[in-house]
Amino acid sequence: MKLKTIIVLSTALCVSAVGLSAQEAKQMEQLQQQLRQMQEQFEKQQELQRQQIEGLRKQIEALQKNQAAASSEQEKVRQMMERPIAAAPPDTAAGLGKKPWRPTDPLRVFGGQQSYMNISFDGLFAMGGSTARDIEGGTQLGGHDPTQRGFTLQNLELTFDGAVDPYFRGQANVVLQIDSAGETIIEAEEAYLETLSLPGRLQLKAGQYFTEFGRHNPTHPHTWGFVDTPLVNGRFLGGDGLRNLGARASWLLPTPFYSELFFSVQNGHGETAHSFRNGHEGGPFLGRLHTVNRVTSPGDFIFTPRYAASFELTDAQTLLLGASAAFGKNGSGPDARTQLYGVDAFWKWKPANHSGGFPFVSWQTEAMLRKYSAGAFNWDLNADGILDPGEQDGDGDGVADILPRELLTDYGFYSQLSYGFRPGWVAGLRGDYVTRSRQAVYEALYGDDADRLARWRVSPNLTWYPSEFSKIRLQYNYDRRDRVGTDHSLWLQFEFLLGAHAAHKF
Ligand SMILES: [Ca+2]
Ligand SMILES: [Ca+2]
Repeated sequence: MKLKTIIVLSTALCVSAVGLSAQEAKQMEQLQQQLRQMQEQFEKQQELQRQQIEGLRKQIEALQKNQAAASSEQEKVRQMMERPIAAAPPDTAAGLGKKPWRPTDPLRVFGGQQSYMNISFDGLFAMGGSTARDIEGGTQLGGHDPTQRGFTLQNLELTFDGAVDPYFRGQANVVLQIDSAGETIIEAEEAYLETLSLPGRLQLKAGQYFTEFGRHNPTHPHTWGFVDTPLVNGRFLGGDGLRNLGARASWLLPTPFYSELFFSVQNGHGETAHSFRNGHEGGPFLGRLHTVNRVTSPGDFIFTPRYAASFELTDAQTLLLGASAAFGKNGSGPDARTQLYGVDAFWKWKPANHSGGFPFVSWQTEAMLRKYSAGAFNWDLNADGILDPGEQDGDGDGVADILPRELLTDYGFYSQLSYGFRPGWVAGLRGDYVTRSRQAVYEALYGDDADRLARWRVSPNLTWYPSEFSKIRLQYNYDRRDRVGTDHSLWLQFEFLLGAHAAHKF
């Protein structure tokens, strides 16, 4: 429109340029000035619009570039997820990379061409209550058991595992907990590597790991058939199970059935060596205070042999049998030693026409015997011959007691039955029993020790697995302790899993 005005004015000036009066000349000058102004204005606006157009064009270009980069990045990730792991060890990674990734597959991080890492996360919670006044360490012996009325965080477990290279696989389980005081605890539960290709049917494992003693000890809480740890495990192997830094060799025997020998050597001190060189936080254990040094000689290690074998009884029935022992020093005296023995059995029926593992019936049982050679102990802690506060005088003669060396024998078992009666539904029943062989000298002085007294427990439960990545379990414990009485506990457990490492198998 402005351009049109300029053209009209210019034409008018040209046509009337002949025979002008003075007034007309002045008018023409004004019109010429007006024309110049409008021309300038027009050029300015043209320049402004050109700049605006150029700006918009640049913005569009930048957006197009970003979009291209994003889709190429997506393509790269997709290709990485689908890339076959050509050189990875056959039994850990074979075929894993050949199918496109699905949400139920492990979260997998690749490192270079040959290795990968699975990441998974498990959240295990409980809520409920008990008539017991001493739930933590009283009715419940496990470090990952429900420990209080209301809610308990049993564990948040982060698992990393994968093929390191063609020779090793590695696994780490990092566990977080919130204790009954509300404090967050972090535990380096396991971190070890295992060989993949040793000759002679041998395998080595080294690092921090659960000792292969029996069936329950080397497992993580989310795989358990019950809310809590069996009493024999809690009493003899400790609330957090028997585990430590060490190395283990295993040999697959050349028998027609599965048959394997294990031998483990681990550090024998610390709270995860409960019946061995454990200081018990400075408090008395089995009547005595325990002193513990670091490893000074190979005699300070825990040695754990184990033998396991399995038999296919029929197409639908499998039986596994095992025997374990653990030998090491304990902290009650300079040469005080502990011997632990265990036998275990697992039987499972699963028909050939099962659907996703259901129906099934499984039975698992373990029995353990502990021989604890407790050292002689003088309760005159400062050796001044006078009874001081903190020193024990059980017989009331005014003199700190001197306990003799004595062998404390304890034993127990648990037995549990699980029946997967319809897909996703499992009914369980467990019986626990644990006791001492006879009253010890220190118990005659100070009273029967709750760590040795007979007790038994019966636990029925019902579990619903909406999928292999979640579960909801209701369990009742009937708990009968000598000298304490009967307690009833009811726990509701719930769990979720992210990543496939920990997925439940039926
Ligand atoms: Ca004294
Ligand atoms: Ca005394």
